[in-house]
Amino acid sequence: MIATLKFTTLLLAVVVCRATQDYGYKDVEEPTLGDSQYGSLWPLPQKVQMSTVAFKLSGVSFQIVDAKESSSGASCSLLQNAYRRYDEYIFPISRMQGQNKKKAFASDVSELQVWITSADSECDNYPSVTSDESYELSVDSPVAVLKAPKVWGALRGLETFSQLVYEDEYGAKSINRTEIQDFPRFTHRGLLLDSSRHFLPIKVILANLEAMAWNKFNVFHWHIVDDPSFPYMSRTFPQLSQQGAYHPYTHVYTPSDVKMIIEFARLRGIRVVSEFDTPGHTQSWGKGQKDLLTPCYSGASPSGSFGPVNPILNTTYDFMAMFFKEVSTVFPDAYIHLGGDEVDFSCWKSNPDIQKFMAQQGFGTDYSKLESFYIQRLLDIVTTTNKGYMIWQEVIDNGVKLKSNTVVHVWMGNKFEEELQKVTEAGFTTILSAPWYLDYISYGQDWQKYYKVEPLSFNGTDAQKKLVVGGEACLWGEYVDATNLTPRLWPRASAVGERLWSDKDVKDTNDAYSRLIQHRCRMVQRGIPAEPLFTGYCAHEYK
Ligand code: CP6
Repeated sequence: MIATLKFTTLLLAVVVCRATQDYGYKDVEEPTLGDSQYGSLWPLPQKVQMSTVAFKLSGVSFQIVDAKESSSGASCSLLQNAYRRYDEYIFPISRMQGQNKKKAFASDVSELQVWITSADSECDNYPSVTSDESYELSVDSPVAVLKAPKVWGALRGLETFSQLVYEDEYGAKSINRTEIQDFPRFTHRGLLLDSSRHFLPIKVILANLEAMAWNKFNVFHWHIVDDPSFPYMSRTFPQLSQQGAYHPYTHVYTPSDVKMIIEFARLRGIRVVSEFDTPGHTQSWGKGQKDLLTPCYSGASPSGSFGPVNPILNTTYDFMAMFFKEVSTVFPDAYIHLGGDEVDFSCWKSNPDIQKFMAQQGFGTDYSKLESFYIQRLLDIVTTTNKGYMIWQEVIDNGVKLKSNTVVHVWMGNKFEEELQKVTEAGFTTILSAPWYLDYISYGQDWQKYYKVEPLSFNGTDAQKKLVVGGEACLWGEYVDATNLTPRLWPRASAVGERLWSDKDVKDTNDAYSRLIQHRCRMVQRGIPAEPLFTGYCAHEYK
């Protein structure tokens, strides 16, 4: 198959890639490469009207400015910061500092005016579950206008605007007359990174937050600690990272590191939801907190190894109360992810004190009742911090009573549809991860598999479908560290990004392929080593 790319001048996007002959192994069908009428837009906005009329964007005169009518001005550092960022993306070859802007030609787009229409721009807020990310973009000469009720929509619209800019055959920046109305299909569009299996340096996390914003993701699910290491530096319990991190100084996130990550994310409209997973996945907690974990027995005596958090001691709950009180102040998001997945009962079973407690409580030999007992108490503790919580799906399977605003995270099973049906039938808000485990890799174009997932394809009422608020791509860290995280994630996560942002009818894989190869080249050009989808090259790669 020879796929050729037609060079239509007007729709030529920022970066042009060409696919060549395919001698390849056919695991997943290769899409045919043509030009998308939507250029390199990714994820595709809800409504796009693009004309063939092209304008120039002059590197010396073009600027992004506050519209006169905007409720947000020079004092909104979130927006000013974003203008600078997008100015650099659009004109990557450094523009001379302090130079007066020259007068633009009549056919130019000389300005992008950003107009926040609602009285409260939310400039200094943290993004939240209810943040309005909608925007309208009108590209015309002499000015383009980006209207959004809140700064969150303006951030999304700036990204879209930057994706409309392309180079003509002489390398001049151009943009077509375009009208866009856009808003997300799902409110929760997350990415899970795991900083316990391997420590992830701050700059890797920041780079990926940046890439998330390019893909319109809005939740960083920070699976910060787990069995292998405890890199979170707690003010209340400093020994947790002193003993539990891979290294007590270099492989930890200090309070100021955490602050920086949260602010960097906020400036990009991204929530940071931290996960402190218990009672399982807690081996590293045990190193710095004596008596927190259950001693396992071998016959009549302790074996020296430890199991999940010990659910029968009052000291456990005292610790959790203090720990989550701290966490609730360090992380401003309204939600904390409490984990609750994959609890191994064998250690609990081996321990005579636990056996006695089970009998006293009338739990019989049903250890899921003990797990529920623990989770129930933990949830009551976290509720007193005024946070909502997210939990992995096992928790509801065990009959724990959950607050109505609990978000259930579905991760298990090949048949995620049945799980969604069950969880939403029980009336819970749900997010989906089961089909989006990016740590699984295989030969071929697996992005298509992620792309083709339809989160609302399960049997259920309209009310049930409304409870599915989004999903998360997960990159568990067993085989991932700073050396390979970024290319493993991008552009595969981009497929999930479009599924969660764009309309449900946006599912043409050929069109997606054409836009995604260009989007991927754009990510590479902006400094993220995103892996290729297939054979081909990026126009800028040798420059
Ligand atoms: N770590 C934690 C993991 C996983 C989970 N929780 C996991 C389980 C199975 C697969 C991939 C990841 N590594 N804490 C489950 C949510 Cl296939």
